[in-house]
Amino acid sequence: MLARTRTLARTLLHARSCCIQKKSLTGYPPHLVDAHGDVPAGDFCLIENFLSKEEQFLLLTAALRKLDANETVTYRKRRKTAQVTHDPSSENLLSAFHSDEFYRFENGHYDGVIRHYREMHVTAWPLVTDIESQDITLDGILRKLLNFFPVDPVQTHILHLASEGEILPHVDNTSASGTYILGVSLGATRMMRVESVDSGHGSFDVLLPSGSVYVQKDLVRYGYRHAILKNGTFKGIPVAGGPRLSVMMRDMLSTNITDNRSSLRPDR
Ligand SMILES: O=C(O)CCC(=O)C(=O)O
Repeated sequence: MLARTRTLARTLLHARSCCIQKKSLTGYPPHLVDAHGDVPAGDFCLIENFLSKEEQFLLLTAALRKLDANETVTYRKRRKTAQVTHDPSSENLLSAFHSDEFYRFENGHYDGVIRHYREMHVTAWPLVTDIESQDITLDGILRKLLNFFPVDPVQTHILHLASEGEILPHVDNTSASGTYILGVSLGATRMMRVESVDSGHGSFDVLLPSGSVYVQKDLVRYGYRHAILKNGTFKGIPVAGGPRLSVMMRDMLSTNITDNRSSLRPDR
């Protein structure tokens, strides 16, 4: 994706602190992190179950519709013939995805970092009124995420990994976005490996269940590479692949860009 490079910027920006100022949230559930060295807990946080099952389904559906609308007629027709029948309150979000052959995944990213994926920037979300309820709306979910995000304005990006898709270790492009990277995980639980660029601080593995949200900033954003593994072993337990979609939010480099909150609302 555009905000990605292996180049390390050594400049650490003095931005407002991650989850502490806005929500008094910090740290991570220990059962979801396996440390092989230091975990800079002040610059990394993970919230499990940030979104309810119903919210996850709504956000995932909106993101898939956005990506689907960009695909060829052939793929759109193919999907129409095989509607998914997902129960939004079910424990598992995987049945909300079609199987891989119904999507046109790219094999490799231009910078070689991502394999088997679809992605796009989002400035306006598609309508999902057919699956919204009085209590759960896309606007509400986006507001919840934006309220959690430490600074404005925010650029949003969606990334759909195929079952075998993966993201290789990288530091996000330091000239494409600011200090904060927020990731919402939807679908299969995948493992994220976060490793110190100069190997001085080791690495830590993070399990990312559907509905969780992580934020990396400062030392972790600039001094660690992150990767989403195809599969792996977390605390001795195998973690298989599976379809996953992430909604990524990043702050802009420049502070004089107009607040884009309104553009995050669905098209009307
Ligand atoms: O999907 C994620 O959680 C990470 C995405 C990522 O590494 C990227 O977009 O550069």
